[in-house]
Amino acid sequence: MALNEADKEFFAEHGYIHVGEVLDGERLGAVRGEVDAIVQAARGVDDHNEIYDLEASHRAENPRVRRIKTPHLYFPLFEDLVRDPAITDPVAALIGENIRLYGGKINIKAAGYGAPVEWHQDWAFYPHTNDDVLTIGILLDDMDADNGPLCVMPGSHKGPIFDHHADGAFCGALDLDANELDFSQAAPMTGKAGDMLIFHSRCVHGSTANRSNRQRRLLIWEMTAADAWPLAGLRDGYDEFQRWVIRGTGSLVPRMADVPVRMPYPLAVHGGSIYENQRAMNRQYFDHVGAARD
Ligand SMILES: O=C(O)CCC(=O)C(=O)O
Repeated sequence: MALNEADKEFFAEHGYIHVGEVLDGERLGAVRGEVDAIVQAARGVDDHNEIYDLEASHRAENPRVRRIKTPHLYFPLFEDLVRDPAITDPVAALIGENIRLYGGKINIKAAGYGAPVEWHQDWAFYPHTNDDVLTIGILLDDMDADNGPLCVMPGSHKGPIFDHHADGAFCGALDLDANELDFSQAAPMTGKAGDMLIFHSRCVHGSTANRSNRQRRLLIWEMTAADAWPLAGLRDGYDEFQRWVIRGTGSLVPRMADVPVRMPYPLAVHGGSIYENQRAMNRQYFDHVGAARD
């Protein structure tokens, strides 16, 4: 679905936009089927690895997957999907025709215990030379007020980059004592399975644990304008960087913009995923009782 001028103005003002039904029933079914198969394949897996981030209560005989990491690298269905114009057209309307995929994941909030994600800004993890950097979420289940919806602080993309450090190291979560944000103003990104949400990487966002009896799976892609270069360097070398230009062309001329930056160093004490990074934060906002790390 193309975005119109009113959509773009809404995004510029609030930092997020909801795009209805980018996956029809058949495609949604195929994606869900693939996710189910990947989760089942975690049977026999003992610890986090390059594909799985696991709930602390995971057991090899009773798989509990918290995140599937970079699915586009391992499963062709996701590589094809991320290049599909149904996904990239709305993104192009916001950041232009040349788009690079920076990263991706599937966050799985299982019914009853799916882990919360503490407030943070994605930009704090991967600042670039300009901030045409977006997070795209495809809802794989209906996301409502009760199953741990992702919540975004409207307009926060126009504000500062907050401190995401604890005890001198990056921890991937806002220091609650170093800002005066009123999180009661956060907007829940509720919607139907197959819908897509887009938010600016500078938007503060987070989500509660899932205490409902319905799982909440969110396929997330991080996309940048192709002339945005990561300030911390090319993680996997130039060829890989270039391979993930998913629309249009790359550029050897980084576009520089006057944007607030705070580098994610020293590295997080607990690496591997945001859930692990955030274990080092000092004061949590969300209720973690019964969730992943307990
Ligand atoms: O899945 C969620 O609710 C939060 C996702 C998120 O912010 C992240 O994984 O960085």
